[in-house]
Amino acid sequence: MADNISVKKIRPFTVFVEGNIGSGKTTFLNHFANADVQLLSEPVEMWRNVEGHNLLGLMYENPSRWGLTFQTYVQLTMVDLHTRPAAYPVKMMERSIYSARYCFVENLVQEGLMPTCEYVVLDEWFKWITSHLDTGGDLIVYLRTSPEVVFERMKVRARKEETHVSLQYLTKLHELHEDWLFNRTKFSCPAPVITLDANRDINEMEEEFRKCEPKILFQQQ
Ligand code: DGT
Repeated sequence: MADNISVKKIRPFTVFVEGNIGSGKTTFLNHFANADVQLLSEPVEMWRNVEGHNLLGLMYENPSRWGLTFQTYVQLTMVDLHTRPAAYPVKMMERSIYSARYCFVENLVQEGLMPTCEYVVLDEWFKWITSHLDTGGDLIVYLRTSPEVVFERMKVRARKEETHVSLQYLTKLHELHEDWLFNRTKFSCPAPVITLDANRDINEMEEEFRKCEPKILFQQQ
């Protein structure tokens, strides 16, 4: 009878994998594919096809027209990932509602691509969501790169929507990640941060990834 009183929702140990576009977040997640970890990739495919609309493409084509639409949808898909139950004791997410807000939305505003009234509405939603729902994390893995390195990787990857993404844009996003996660001069960090040098090539990165395993799989300090 007391069952539903004693049932307490306990969040799994939750890791956010953060870093610039092309910093290797997907590769980091894949490293844990055979471990007892619930892996939640960023829903880029959903952003590319919302009932036939490519919101990611629209945002890149005309950010001042579609920025709010895109960020609203990103925020919704992030809430879905944050609140999704995990079948494993560890849950690992590619990005979070926090990087969407502190890096991407912030960039749109600072570049004059989003009017203050739109920003305020998004921010009100962000504050409501993060104070009423469990969007918390226990660890952030920051894949730290230089903008030049990710610019080269992005060109090789050649994602259609990113054709016109400039080094300047990646530099701006880099600075916003740095302010948030490395210098900690702006915005609070929702969890302790481990920083990895993600400029190194993929074989060397595997070694870096292995060093994180005890912290992630066994929550060792
Ligand atoms: P990876 O595995 O580190 O190479 O990661 P990516 O580049 O596949 O994933 P990510 O999250 O850095 O970016 C995927 C695309 O979506 C990229 O063009 C940037 C864009 N994007 C992701 N989140 C946001 C957001 O909140 N706002 C805006 N404007 N763009 C975003």
